[in-house]
Amino acid sequence: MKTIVVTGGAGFIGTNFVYYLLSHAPSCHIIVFDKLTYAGNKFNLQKALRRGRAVFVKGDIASPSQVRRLYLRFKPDYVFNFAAESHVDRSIEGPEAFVRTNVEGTFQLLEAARLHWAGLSGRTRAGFRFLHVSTDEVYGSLGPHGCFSETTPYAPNSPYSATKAGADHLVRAYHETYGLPVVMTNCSNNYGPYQFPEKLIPLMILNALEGKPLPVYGDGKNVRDWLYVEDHCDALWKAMTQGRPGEKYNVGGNNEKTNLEVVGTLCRQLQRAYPAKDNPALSKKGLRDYGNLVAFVKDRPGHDRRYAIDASKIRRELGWKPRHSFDTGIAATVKWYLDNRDWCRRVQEGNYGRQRLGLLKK
Ligand code: NAD
Ligand code: TDX
Repeated sequence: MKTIVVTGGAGFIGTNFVYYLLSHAPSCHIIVFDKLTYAGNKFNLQKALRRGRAVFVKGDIASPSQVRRLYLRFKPDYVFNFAAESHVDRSIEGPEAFVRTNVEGTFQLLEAARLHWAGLSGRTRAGFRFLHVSTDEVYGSLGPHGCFSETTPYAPNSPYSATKAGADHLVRAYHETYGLPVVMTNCSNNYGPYQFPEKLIPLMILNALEGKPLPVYGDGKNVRDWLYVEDHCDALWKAMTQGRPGEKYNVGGNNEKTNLEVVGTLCRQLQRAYPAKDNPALSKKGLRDYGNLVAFVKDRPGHDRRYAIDASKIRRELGWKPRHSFDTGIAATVKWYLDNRDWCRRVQEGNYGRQRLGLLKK
């Protein structure tokens, strides 16, 4: 029975990953370690915690004493590092928290992992792994052609991606210098249940339902490669259990869409599930289509134009492939947000009002 630490397990991907583990690795012992920032919610994990299937520890990955205690107390076989400040717009407004959590936090986790691993022996030592969850944004921005591969040079453009890149370099160095058995994944944009409504897809769904403008940055032609979160979880589990220590794997859905295409798809799905004419928030304004809410707004500073992932390495070496198409994934996501309006209210309450973030103040 493996003991698995999931840092950042109360956030979007971490929560989905905990539920993935419950169904795909039912005998493991799960420890969620999370600071519970605005983006993390313990109640996401209620079903797992109530059934005694996971233990929750509130803590900060950037605190050396808390991280050390975590390893001493639970003696993990696997560590998945999801914990991060993850929103590009917030990194423009306040980069410091990003440096602290993403760079210093990853460093503290690696340092404690090194001490923990040094004290192990035999099969436990051979089986220990540290998986760092990273992003395609470390590679910078693409022109109209080509994809990011694992050997693409790093060229981060936002404080968020720069701090993720810094963390990735530390992870690599801990393998090269100390031999720590690390695996790294760089994934494209995720979407699905439990995503905090500051990110494009949930923000657009909730604004549309409330008859608010759908703020499209710049010309709306920036391209992202969208992956349903469960497919990312599957890639992470494969990378941890079958990946080679010291290797990195790119993960992506082969689903390139402009932001305008994404917003258009969401509006059509909403129209089917809850026609605008039946939604008082729109009908009282005389609007019969969610698409009427689209509003072009000032661009994000340093806005990366295009991301696209070449995921052939993880497909070839680990036999991973996404199971959800964009259409089925988006339909499931829209349904989840329609069915979970209470969750949406609860995570935003007193915390966030879907205001524009990340514009430079003169
Ligand atoms: P999220 O913002 O939804 O969740 C982050 C979680 O980390 C929250 O629960 C938060 O409370 C916790 N956290 C933040 N600072 C912490 C700290 N100092 N100590 C402990 N916990 C802390 O993020 P997400 O979208 O779930 O992303 C998870 C990881 O995946 C991140 O590392 C992110 O860079 C990476 N990633 C995300 C995407 C995406 O599209 N969302 C794509 C590729 C990679
Ligand atoms: O209101 C909006 N309007 C808009 O046009 C928002 C919030 C976003 N956008 C655009 C900006 C991007 O081109 O939509 C695109 C997606 O934006 P985000 O949801 O903020 O995601 P992105 O910046 O692409 O980063 C995401 O994917 C990679 C995650 O937030 C990162 O954590 C992950 O590493």
